[in-house]
Amino acid sequence: MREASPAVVDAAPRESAMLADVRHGLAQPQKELPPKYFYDRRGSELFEEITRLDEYYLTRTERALLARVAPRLARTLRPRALVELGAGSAEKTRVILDAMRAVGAPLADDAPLTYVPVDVSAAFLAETAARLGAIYPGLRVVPVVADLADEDAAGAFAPRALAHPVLVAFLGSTIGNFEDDAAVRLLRRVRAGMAPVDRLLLGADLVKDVAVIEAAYNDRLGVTAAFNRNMLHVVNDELGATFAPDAFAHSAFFNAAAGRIEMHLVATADQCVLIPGLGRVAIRRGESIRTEVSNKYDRPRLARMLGAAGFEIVTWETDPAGGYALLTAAPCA
Ligand code: SAH
Ligand code: AVI
Repeated sequence: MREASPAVVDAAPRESAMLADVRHGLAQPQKELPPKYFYDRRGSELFEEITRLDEYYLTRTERALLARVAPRLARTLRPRALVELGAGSAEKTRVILDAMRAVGAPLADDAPLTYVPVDVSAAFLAETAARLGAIYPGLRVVPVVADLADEDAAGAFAPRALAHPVLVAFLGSTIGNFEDDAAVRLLRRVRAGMAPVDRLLLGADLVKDVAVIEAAYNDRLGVTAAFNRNMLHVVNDELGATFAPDAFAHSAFFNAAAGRIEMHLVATADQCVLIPGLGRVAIRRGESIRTEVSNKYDRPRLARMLGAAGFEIVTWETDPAGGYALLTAAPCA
């Protein structure tokens, strides 16, 4: 008789990914926390509110561009599958799905069109998937909970296993929330799973009047401030930490040298924050935690990044003011 293998006892359980991120981020000279931690259910809802703000031009501008670009894309590419990175509520995605339906995309049982929304915000993603499934009967919806920044997670959303052509959509200028080198690595992972016929559809916010950009991240109603502070609620909830979110002021400004908005939470008083598993962290009055960068590009910078990831820009559309770009890119052999 074979001996039963001994149970594996993990004497020193690995710390959670969030604890590791918090440990790393708070040890930096400029304290920082990764923006993916904005997005619990409340954070995803606050982002949806942001998209409806007067000052937040990004969403409505991209929607108008999609209305222009999607019909042609549906007609010429005739995608069999749509993978969407950082799908969120997938509100704008409906413009693409409607365009596919209008050109007779197979939203039927024999060869169903597949939609793969990818997001870290698990509960919100499940609702998005259920809603789209109800709106588009015949659409095969395969939600994937994954961290786009995770170097090992690409397999989870690789287009390889899908029917081609695959359209990979990365909308909302979420690419801007990654540093350029991390964005290139992410695009490279996406590229690795794509066939030559597949296309990337990328939305990217462009450099423009600084006042316009800064207003989008400093809205009068304070929704962006609440979104920013939500990260501390998320960390408190998940790790049992004792951040006092109200003791941090929202700050968002354009860093011209880096070509990006930076969002910070600035301590309004000296604090000693207990983070179980990490200990007590002193945060001095006036000290900030950077919670997000939101890069604002120009075409050469995007072309450089895409080129470094193995893509070539095929089409490039901007709004009349030239403030936002929606581009398609093809994988280079
Ligand atoms: N695409 C939508 C939502 C943009 S908000 C739009 O254009 O309006 C950014 C989305 O990306 C959120 O839904 C958030 O949960 C998700 N997200 C942010 N960082 C992520 C990461 N590292 N991995 C996966 N999803 C992420
Ligand atoms: C999701 N991402 C593109 C948004 C942005 O504009 O960088 C997140 C956001 N941060 C503040 N407002 C919106």
